[in-house]
Amino acid sequence: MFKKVLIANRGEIALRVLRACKELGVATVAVHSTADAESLHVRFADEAICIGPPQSKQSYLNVRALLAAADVTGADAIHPGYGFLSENAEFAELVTKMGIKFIGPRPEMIRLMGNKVAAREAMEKAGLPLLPGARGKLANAEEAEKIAEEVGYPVILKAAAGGGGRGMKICRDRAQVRQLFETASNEALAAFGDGTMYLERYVEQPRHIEMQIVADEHGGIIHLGERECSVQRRHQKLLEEAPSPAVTPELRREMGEVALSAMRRVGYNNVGTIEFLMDEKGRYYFMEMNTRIQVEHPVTEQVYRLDLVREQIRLSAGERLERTQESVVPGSHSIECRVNAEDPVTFAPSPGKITGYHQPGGYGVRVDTMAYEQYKVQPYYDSLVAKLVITGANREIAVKRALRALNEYVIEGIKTNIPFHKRVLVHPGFVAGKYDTRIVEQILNPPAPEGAPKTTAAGG
Ligand code: MV4
Repeated sequence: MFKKVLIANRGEIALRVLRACKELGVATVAVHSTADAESLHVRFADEAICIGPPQSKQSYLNVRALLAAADVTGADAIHPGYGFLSENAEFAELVTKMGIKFIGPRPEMIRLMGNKVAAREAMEKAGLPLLPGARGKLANAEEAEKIAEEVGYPVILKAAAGGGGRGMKICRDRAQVRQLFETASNEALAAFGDGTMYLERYVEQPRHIEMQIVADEHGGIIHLGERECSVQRRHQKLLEEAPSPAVTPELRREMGEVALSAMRRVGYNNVGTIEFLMDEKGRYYFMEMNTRIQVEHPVTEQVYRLDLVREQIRLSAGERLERTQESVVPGSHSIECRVNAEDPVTFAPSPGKITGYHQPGGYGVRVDTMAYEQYKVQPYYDSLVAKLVITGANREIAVKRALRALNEYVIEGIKTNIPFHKRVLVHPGFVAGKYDTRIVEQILNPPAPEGAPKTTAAGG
C-alpha cells in the first residue's frame, strides 16, 4: 500500500478521497488554491500545500506546482479525483515518470478514450455495439454527406476531441451536413486544438446509461451494473439513479458481459465507466468511456455495498480485487441529487457565503459535501455544493425518502437547485421510471394541456 497520497483536487471529492485514505491508513497531502485555504479537505489532511491563486489554471490545473508539491512532501501516489487533471494523459505520464503512481488507468488508456474516434474504433473491434456511422474520422464535408446519406437522417456530427456533449451538431438533411461540417470542425479546432470530426445516426429520445467497471492489475475484472443519468440539462447531470428503471436483470447481465469482454480485450485497469445511449426500443450503443472516478459513483457504492474509492486506491497499489462477479448483486435502489449553488429557475450560478446550514440525516441518507455554516461557495469552480445520496430497499421508497430528505435540507445565504430536485421527484414520468434525456426540458416547459389556449411565459 502507498505511504502518502497527494490529492490533486478540491471540494467534496477531495474530502471523499481523503476519507478513503484515512481508512486505509495512508497519509494525505491536500493541495489548495488561496481561495480554498479554509476548506475541510485542507483542515483534515495530514499536510497541506498552497499551489496558487484561485483560478483553476493557476492552481488545480498547474502541473508544475502539483508535481513540486508531490516532490517536496514525498508522496508516492497522486489521486486526481474528477475534472481538473483526472483525464489528462500527459499529466498521468509525467507523474509516472517521476516514479509516483497515478491513481487511475495507464496513460495509454486515458489517451485512447480521450480521442472519441479512436475509442469508438477500439470498442467496436472489442465487440461493443455502435450506432451506424463513419468508420473513422471524416476527411471533409463531402465524405460527411456521403456517409450521412448511407446512414439516414437525422445524423449527429461530433468532435473527436470533444465529449460530454461539447462540439456536437445535429443535421436533419444533406444541406445541413454540408452547412454545419466546416463550422463544427472549426469550432472543435478552436476549442480543443483538434478539428477531427465523426458522424453517427442521431437518436431522438435517448436514455444515458453507464456501466461501472472495476479492474485490478492482474486480470481480475468485474462490473457493478449501470447508472441511469438521463436527468441532465445542457450535458450537466442533475440527478442519477441505480439501478436504471430501463434495465432488466437479463439486460444488465448481457450489457455487463459485453462490457467486460471489451475491457479485457483492451487490457483496461482501475475504475472506469462505459457510457451507452439507449434508444426507444431498448437497444444500446457505446458512446464514450470515462477513465476517472465519476461524480455519481456513490449510487453504485450504495447499491453494490463496495467502496469504489478505497478499491481504486487498493488496485492502484497492485492489490487484487476481492470480489467476484457472482458476489456483487444489486441490493437496493439509490438516487443522487446534485445540490448546486445556482438559481433553481435560471440555473445561473449563485456563489456566496452559506449563512445557515442544516443537512438531512436518518436511515438511508448520505451527504457528500464540503459545505458547513459560514462556508463560502467560490465563483471560480463548479457549483456543486453537496451530493445527497438516498438509498432505499426499492425505487418507490428511495423516491419518497429523497423528497423527505430534500425537505429537511436548509441552505441559507445562497440559492440552490433543491426546489428543482423536488419537481423532478414528483414528475409523473420520473415517478413511473419512464423518462429520457428530454425530462428536464419537459419539467421546465410542461406541454400545454389538451385544448387549452396557447399562452406565453408571461401569461399573455
Ligand atoms: C448522441 C445523441 C443522440 N444520438 N449521439 C451528449 C453527450 C455525449 N456523451 C453524447 N450525447 C449525445 N449523443 C447520438 N448518436 C444524444 C446525445 C445527447 C445526450 C446524451 C446523453 C444525455 C443527455 C443528452 C442530451 C442531449 C443529447
